[in-house]
Amino acid sequence: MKRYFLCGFILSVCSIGFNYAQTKAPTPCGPVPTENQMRWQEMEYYAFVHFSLNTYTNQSWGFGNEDVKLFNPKESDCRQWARICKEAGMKGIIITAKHHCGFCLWPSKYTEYSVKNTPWKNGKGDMVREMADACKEYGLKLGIYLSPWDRNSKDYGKPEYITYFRNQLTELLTNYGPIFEVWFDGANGGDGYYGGANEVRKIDRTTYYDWKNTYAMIRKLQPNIVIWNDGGDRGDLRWVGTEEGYVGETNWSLLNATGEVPWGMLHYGVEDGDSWVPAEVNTSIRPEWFYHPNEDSKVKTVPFLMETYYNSIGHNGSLLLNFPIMPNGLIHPNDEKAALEFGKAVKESFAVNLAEKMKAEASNIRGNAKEFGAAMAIDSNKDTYWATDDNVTKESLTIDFGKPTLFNRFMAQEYIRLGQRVKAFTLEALVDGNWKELAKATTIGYKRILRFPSVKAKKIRFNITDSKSCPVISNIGVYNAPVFLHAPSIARNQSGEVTLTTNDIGPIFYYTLDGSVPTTKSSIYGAPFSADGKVEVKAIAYDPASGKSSSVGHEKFDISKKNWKIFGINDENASKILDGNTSTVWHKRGNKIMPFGLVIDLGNNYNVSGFKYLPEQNRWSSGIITNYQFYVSVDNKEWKLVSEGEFSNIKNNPVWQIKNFSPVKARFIKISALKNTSNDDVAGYAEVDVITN
Ligand code: FUL
Repeated sequence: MKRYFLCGFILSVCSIGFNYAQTKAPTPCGPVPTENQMRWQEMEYYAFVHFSLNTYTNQSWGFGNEDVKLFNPKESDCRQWARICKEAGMKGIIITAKHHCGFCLWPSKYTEYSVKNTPWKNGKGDMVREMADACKEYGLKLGIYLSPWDRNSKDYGKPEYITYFRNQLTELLTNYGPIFEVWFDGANGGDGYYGGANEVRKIDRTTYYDWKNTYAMIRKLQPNIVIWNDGGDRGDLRWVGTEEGYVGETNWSLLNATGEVPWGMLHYGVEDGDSWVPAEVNTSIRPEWFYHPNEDSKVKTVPFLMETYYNSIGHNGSLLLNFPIMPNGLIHPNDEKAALEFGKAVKESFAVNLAEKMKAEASNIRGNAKEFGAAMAIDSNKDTYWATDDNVTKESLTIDFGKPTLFNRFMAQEYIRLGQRVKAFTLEALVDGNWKELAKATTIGYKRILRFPSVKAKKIRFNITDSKSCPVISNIGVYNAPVFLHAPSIARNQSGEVTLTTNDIGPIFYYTLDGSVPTTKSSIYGAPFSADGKVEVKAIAYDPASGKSSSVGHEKFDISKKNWKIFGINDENASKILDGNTSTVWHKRGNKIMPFGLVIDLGNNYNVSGFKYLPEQNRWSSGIITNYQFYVSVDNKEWKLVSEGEFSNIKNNPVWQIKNFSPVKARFIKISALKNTSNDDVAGYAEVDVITN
């Protein structure tokens, strides 16, 4: 009797053990995020603010010799920045404590090149302190941008600079409370003021900063921080290879700890990478990072920003959106308006999760256990998940809405604490009794959002078709998001014909030529129309079905290009420089063409006060000019140099480069390309234009 009892006891212990094995949580698959990375990932959306001496010199990168006395933001108010970020739905702010010019927004005791020698608050101000206080007040986290490259420091390039750099980091990481992220830009070494040396200093970005020890110091001072570094050593987060606001549709949060990281790895991650290094998508709300008054009408619109949202947060990345601060120390009202409208649009788009608490069924459930059931994926709880048995890498989950339901967005999240697993999935809808494929995609990661035309269906089926290991899905969302119309794009060709276009299907365009805001009573656009010479075109797109209009598209055109001629070049493709089409390009290639002078005959004398250059827009572009000279002439014989310098951040941000100078009479202009981003002899031009008085 006793013996039987013992056997029964052993048997039941074994079977409890057996069941337990069946329903145990899946073991992690590959690298997993740290707690700091998890906390960061859940922030999703936060801000950059760019503010420095560049704000007062209209530059992208300061040289390091700009006068500190220029810095005087009379109305500066970090609380305005924080309020806007908070209302826009952001979770933190990263401030450019020091940009490449070396000017410090805090009174660093290691340099004179800081706010302490400016007229702002009689040298008693500390912008980092004000930012930290404002973040605290608004419940936002604070991050620090400290440029490793310092074009002011006399020691840059020497070992002493590393001590200086670490001293500054220590000031920033010890005096301003908790810092969630530190940002080390990849621009490193080149020409600069360097304490008056005015020379070129090159460093090896993989060794110079001794990142290993710098990181150890950072983690000791701020144990909860994440490190972003594009400067030679893997940090906790990675750049995505572009500043245009998107990361690959396939996006693994993995990289390898060592070895080169080419563009493809930045952009798509590495499927079998040995380290968890997720993607942060950094982009500006305007074309440039610092404030330039001529961009007041170039602030990104809601449809554009929504596109950025889907291509960053919707692609398993975070979104770091920049606000340039104006010389008075405030965010421009246009940027505020765009950010708040964008925040509202995101809220509206994901307000109602149509899948939440609906009936869900999965064809495989781990150990048939309730705790891993399909319902766990639609409970909006980030700590629960649907998981399958270990050997299953293909699986479906079906959601029944109970009645035909209209939707156009699908969101999925993996429980990434157990690694990133899904390699491919499809989405189907049950429409009139038939399953119809809506979309096909690859990775999921922390968050993946798919867009498709609105569909009315009773059920939706999420099929995981390939996975590294058993899928572990934390959340699923189905939404019916409103559609936001893009403002029309406005282009003018060389003969003065204006064309309006959009990617949206079916809207009507209304436009004005007198600077007024178009309404549905303005001229209707039917076909390209003629509007030569100086003219301001404003246009809206209007959707008659919903009665919704886009924001206003706006272009200001200068003098007519009808009589412009490219001089001395026997290649008809060269006319692409003047065709008003930003996606066409002309290249001058060949031995020793640097410096190459592109001469354009404007056909008449004008008072020229600036010029504009747009490099090739294609990602694999070549001939992006970084250093130029600009000459004018009235007779194509005697030339006067009126502007020279660099197109500072053109490689990462290939937008229109605008240079102004004192008005000068000219019929001929010449751009000399002195250097390009790839140090070869190709000069590429998508467009060239002039600014006249
Ligand atoms: C770039 C810098 O060179 C820009 O000036 C800007 O700070 C941006 C965020 O990173 O690469």
